[in-house]
Amino acid sequence: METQSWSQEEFESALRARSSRYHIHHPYHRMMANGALNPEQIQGWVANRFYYQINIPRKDAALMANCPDPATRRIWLQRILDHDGYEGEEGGIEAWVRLGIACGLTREEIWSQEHVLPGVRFAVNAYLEFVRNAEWHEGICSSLTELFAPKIHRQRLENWPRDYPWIESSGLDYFRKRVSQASRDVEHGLAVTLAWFNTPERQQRALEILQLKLDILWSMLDAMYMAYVLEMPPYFNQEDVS
Ligand code: AHQ
Repeated sequence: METQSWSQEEFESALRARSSRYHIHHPYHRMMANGALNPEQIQGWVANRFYYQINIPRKDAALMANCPDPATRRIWLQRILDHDGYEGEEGGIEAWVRLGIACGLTREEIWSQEHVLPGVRFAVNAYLEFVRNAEWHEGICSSLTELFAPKIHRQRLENWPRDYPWIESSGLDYFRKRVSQASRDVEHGLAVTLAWFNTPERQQRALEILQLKLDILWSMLDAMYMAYVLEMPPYFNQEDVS
């Protein structure tokens, strides 16, 4: 345990050093970035990530419910609007559905959640539960995996047209939006985190929280890798019971 607090610069560096554990390095995303995924593996990823996307606004609403500060809630409200949309703006959830349709899924099967793997569901639910029960600064800290998100969205925008030309370009609108939205979100989330986590104990706690979220993102892809790359979905080796 550190005996004295890191400066804000040192603390930010410690947070950013966790980029080595970001899910961009997961084998599933490595295969995606190398054009190695087949349509079913892309569809499986989109259909499973949809469960993450529809839970982000609920996570953000849970955080707001724990936050007594009107100024913070006003800022945080934008995150819900970004996903749920508003008059004249479809929102990220609808953009993600359009991504799924561009990848060959139907709107009904995406919303049905029929493809959502148990491991993905458990990981996403763990995120929602954590934020529901967390002190709001800790909830904000847990969103800081987005420090590393603009890079992964840019990577998809660069690679998918070359590697997955069968996916209609308009399907990538979600990634286009997130590059700027993630950067804007992180600016606020990082400022709150650097200010609040200002003792050695709190700074260690912030790193634990960030690691929890990194684990959540990594675990989602572990479930997808088993199911769609190793072709070993849950109970693959058991006779189907009626
Ligand atoms: O599309 C993503 C998104 O809207 C969010 C919100 C944020 C949060 O509040 O935890 N995290 C996040 C992320 C999104 N996309 C992921 C991806 O790889 O496309 C990255 C993810 C994140 O880094 O937490």
